[in-house]
Amino acid sequence: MDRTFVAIKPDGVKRGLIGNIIRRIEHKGYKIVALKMLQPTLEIAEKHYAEHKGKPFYQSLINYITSGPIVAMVVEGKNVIEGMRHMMGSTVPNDAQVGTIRADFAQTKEFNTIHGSDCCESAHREIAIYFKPEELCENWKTMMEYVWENMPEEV
Ligand code: D4T
Repeated sequence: MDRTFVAIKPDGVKRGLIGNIIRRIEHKGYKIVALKMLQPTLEIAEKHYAEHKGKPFYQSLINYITSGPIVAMVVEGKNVIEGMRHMMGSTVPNDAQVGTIRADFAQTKEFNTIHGSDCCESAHREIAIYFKPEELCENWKTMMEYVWENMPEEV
């Protein structure tokens, strides 16, 4: 099953959106296999956003992501990387589809509430930044997994 790294960013935590965002992820049928609140250190933030180093917004991005706790998650599901990006909406909240997390909760690209890996390689890299392998809870089933198991083959 596919996995992605998701983080509720400091603005989402400070605004009391943790429950709302987790509810959306669970209602979609995705499985949260790891979850923790942490205060990102400078080292973690620099690792996470290494690809943006040198860009004009890099320093403010680092300041922002280290400005308060985040909620980090590993989320599992069919095509979950693409699915989470779709649920999150575009980087610029006013370009995001109505009903997405960023369209509904954010106003600016600088404080856009949620992060989700953009590809499989990023997901592996980001999960390893935030979680040790033993922090992932894998030996349990969601109701959705029972549903998939009982679906006809062609679905
Ligand atoms: P993340 O990585 O946080 O999920 O965001 P996106 O994948 O949607 O967008 P991104 O990698 O292009 O940007 C990373 C992060 O930087 C902020 N940002 C971005 C910013 O502050 N100013 C900018 O001009 C851009 C492009 C927002 C998200």
